Amino acid sequence: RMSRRLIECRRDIDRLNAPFLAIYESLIPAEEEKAKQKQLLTLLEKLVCKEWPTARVYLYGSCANSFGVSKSDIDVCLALDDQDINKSEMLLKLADILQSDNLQNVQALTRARVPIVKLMDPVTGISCDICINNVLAVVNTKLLRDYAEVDIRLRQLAFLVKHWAKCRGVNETYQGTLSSYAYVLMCIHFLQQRNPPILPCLQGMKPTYAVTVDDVKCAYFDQVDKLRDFGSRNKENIAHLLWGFFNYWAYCHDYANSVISIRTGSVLSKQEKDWTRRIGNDRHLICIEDPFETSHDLGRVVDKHSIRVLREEFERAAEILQRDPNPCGSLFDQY
Ligand code: 3AT
Ligand code: MG
Repeated sequence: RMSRRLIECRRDIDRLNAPFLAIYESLIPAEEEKAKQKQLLTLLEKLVCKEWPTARVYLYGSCANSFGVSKSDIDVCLALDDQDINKSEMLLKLADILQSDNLQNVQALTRARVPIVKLMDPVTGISCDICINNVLAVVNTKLLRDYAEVDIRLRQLAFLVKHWAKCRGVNETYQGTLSSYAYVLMCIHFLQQRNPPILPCLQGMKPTYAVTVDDVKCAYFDQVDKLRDFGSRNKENIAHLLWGFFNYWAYCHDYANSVISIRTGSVLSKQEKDWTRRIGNDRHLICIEDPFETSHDLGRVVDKHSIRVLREEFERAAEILQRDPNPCGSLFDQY
């Protein structure tokens, strides 16, 4: 493999900026869609509070972290103070309630890693997953949203990367490729590493926000309106950054030894994380540290086969951005 080789960016890369920006714009959900999501959330709040008056309902995931493209499902978390609830029983009860209110395709998946109820609202046409007490996901949603406020290029890059991953079939955790959440962390890491940096390391700054969830301390600087100029010394545009992103994951990342960590704003070694060998199903073939659950590697779903698929896709994308006369088309070809 040609690792760590220095590659010069194509001369006409800036010409690609407008077309990539146009694709980004086309992926942004319309206000009308946001309003429908709100409407569904309000309905769910009403139904839940009738049965569990002290419950709170939160949006998390891409509908709340600002990385949601149009027509996404929404992710809802039901938070209850009572720690001793039986989640399965509660999800089954919830499924009953939703079914009686004419919501469609209601299914309780009580044995999934994160147990959920799935449903489709026929009024708004929106699908939704509801989980219980997954508060860390609500907090990591806020972290991602706060990063997106610092520099618009994060949202642009992440939209294009997520779109690429969906088109190329590498956004399927059950097939050993990466989650949308993992791709956004990869984008944040990449923008933290630019020179000059485009994003700061919020968890490395004086905390202005702190919560403890499931014994995990989550603290970081969240007054992002004070950081609006942070990346302004870096003038790279989105075409350049997209090329750089794929180039990084195709040729520059050290898969054998490195762990990316947005928590520290740096690259850690697998050695220091003790992620050097396979334990159970965790193979650590591409290592992405969760910003809060630091023992959690978002790359753990990746296996011997899917790591090859992923790396070939990174190389394909890098080559297209390097040479293809019409990269905006080929990059997003359905696989
Ligand atoms: P899509 O637009 O739906 O593809 P998303 O950001 O909503 O992107 P997911 O639906 O995969 O991503 O996940 C929903 C949220 O759940 C995102 C993140 O807050 C949380 N989450 C997902 N996977 C993990 C994980 N492995 N560890 C911790 N939190 C996770
Ligand atoms: Mg989602």
